[in-house]
Amino acid sequence: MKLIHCADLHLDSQMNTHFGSEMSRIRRHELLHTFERMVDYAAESDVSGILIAGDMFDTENTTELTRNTVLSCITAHPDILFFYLKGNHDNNNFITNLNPIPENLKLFSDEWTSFSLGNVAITGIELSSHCKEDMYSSLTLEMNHFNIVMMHGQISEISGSDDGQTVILRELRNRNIDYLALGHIHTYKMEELDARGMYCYPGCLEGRGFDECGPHGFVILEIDETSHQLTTMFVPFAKRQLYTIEVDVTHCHTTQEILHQIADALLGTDCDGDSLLKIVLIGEMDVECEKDIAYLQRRFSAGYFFVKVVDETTLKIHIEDYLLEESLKGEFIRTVFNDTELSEQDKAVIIRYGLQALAGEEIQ
Ligand SMILES: [Mn+2]
Repeated sequence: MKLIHCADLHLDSQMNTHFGSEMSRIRRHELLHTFERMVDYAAESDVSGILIAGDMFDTENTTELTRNTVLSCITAHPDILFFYLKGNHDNNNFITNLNPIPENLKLFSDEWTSFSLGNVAITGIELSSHCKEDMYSSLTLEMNHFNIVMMHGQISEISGSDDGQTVILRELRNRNIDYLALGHIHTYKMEELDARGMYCYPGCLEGRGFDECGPHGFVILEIDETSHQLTTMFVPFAKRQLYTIEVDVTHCHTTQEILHQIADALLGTDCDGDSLLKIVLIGEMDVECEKDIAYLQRRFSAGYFFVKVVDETTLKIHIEDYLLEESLKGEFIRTVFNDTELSEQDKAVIIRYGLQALAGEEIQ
């Protein structure tokens, strides 16, 4: 039997921190389409069920487009069971609008709920501050079943804060769990739970911001129903991947030199025209260097879906170069440099702006 384990789709996520309104709208549509593609993949690969381990939706303001699309994916595939366990971002908005609830949509609550597919049992609980104190002790799983447990929260060895978002691993060991299907952490992670089982976060289906770089997708489980042998595989499935690339430009003096340095750094990555890039310039640059971040951004934007260049370099003043310079520039630099109240970086920034102004350049 094949199952898909996904989580943290965060459909209708705003994503406008970096991208601007049009770009974030495109990404919202892509997130939704990736869900559709995953369901098509499931149908083509003879998958019996899709485990959605929470945070299918990002906010309570789900759009009609998203609700209708998800519903249509479910009703168009009556042979696939959809196990939808709500996460901390979900609410009842999607479910309460369903009339009737499709038969192949299986829901959970804040008490343990179990579904059987032959001798595979899928058991889940939605964490909240309403969960009873005995929730772990009340979990009973048949030893001779293949047991999948679904939960959405942050794993911890011991009891976490009482926010109803903690999955306490210690309480779940030696409880006959074969596969603990988790959601909440947005990066793929598969680890041993105990001698019998594994626990897994599939991560989100698509990276949304630059804190979600790297490959994203879902996990496919293949369970041999006789031997209970489990094979899992992470399937990278995102339409686009996000990259944060640090480029040390310490010895660069011009925009052209920085540009070449960035181009060299990009050669060492696998990003392509579909990628979203955050290029972070680091290192120490001379206070008089010529660098135009907007130019760099424009140049690299041509080759990728989205590029943001972030300048995190620090400026270095070589004061010995100016000690004897008898000019307005020399006088200005010495005055700022000798100010005891300014930090070194503030001095460098003031000097850089001052030099640009003196040279009649546009101040950046
Ligand atoms: Mn979550």
